[in-house]
Amino acid sequence: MTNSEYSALTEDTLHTRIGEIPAIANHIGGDPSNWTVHEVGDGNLNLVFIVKGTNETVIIKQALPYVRLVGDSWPLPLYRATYEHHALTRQAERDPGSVPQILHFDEVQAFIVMEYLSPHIILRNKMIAGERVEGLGEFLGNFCARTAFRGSELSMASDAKKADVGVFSGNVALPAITEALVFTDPYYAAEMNNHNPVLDPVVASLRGDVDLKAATQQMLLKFASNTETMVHGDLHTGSVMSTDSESRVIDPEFSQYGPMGFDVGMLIANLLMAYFSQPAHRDEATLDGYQAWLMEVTNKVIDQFNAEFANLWNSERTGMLFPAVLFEDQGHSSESALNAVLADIWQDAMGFCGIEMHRRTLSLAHNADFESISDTGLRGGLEARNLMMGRELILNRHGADPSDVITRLAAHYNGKNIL
Ligand code: SR1
Ligand code: MG
Repeated sequence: MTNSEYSALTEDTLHTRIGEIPAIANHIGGDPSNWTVHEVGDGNLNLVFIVKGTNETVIIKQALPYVRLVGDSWPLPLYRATYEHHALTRQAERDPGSVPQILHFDEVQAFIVMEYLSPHIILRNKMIAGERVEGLGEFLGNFCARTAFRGSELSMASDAKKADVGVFSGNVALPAITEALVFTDPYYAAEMNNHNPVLDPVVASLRGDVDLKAATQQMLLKFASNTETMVHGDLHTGSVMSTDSESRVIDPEFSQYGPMGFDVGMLIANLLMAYFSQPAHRDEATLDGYQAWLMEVTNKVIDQFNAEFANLWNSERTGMLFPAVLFEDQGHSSESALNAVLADIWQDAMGFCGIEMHRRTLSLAHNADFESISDTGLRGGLEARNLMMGRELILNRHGADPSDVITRLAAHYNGKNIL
């Protein structure tokens, strides 16, 4: 299979084709023709199969040569699977146990065979259903801090880090999607955009806000040029799978070297969109309690990020940045330097957070937190809160304490009728 020309797997052909890979066929177990195969991909880009044999169930994720959400009019390179594979490998080293185990990778066929996570479900769906996940904020804060720190020159040797930046510089097409759909399209009437028409006045005010557009382009400059660490690149609540007490991060095909605040900012935006959408998903008896839990998780992500980053700063600062030779070896504390680095990370994260809140309402790829609300009037009111808070985060990102700002703004906009 490795040397043959790419062709997309189907529920009918998968048995034969995967059955030809002895290690995987043995792992799954039984006669391949008896495997149960279901294509379950509900994301925007790829095929995802659940394959069940007599021994094991596995996931096979295969890239399609086009954007699934749009169709073959929008071609997309298969090489993204290679970068997803690279990223999963690095994330498994940088935060062991945080991502699914890889069982096999086929570069030509652009598929990865990986561990089937069960009974995990997509975190976004859990939040729409009002389910809680124990330890979620701690897990996500650790993941963001460990991957940020251990993929940077705070930790890595410079030659290895720069070589890895070179490796990931080939992942051009997916970051280009982010550069357009996330950072640019929300702020003008781009062709593929769509938004809830009741938002028209709010959208017009955002698109007429020159300071806001300048700020979002400053953030794009950082995203495109700053190679601080390897980022997941698309860390939203659809890229996390959870049980009631265990979580994993999936889908890093958008990975690149980028700013340390990118993933945590995008993630917090998605927690905030879960928060703002709740009045449409919960009854009066459970709404306040569930929104309070979402805010607790958000604050835990921030606290845990800071705690774990500080822990790694003090125990694993082996790279060329802020070396002990300048600080501890001279009897000088590096604490104020750490605090300055964290302040920069959070300033960036707040900007990225606000932009993600905008793009999920104004650009091409919306999220189910809002899209599943059929009453467009109700939905619009909630989306407007999300949009206005996003604006404040972008414009007031300098020098802000992230927990204070997020807690205060979320409570403020959650009670506000904007339309
Ligand atoms: C055309 S791809 C649209 C979105 O789907 C992915 O999950 C990313 O979030 C991307 O921006
Ligand atoms: Mg994805």
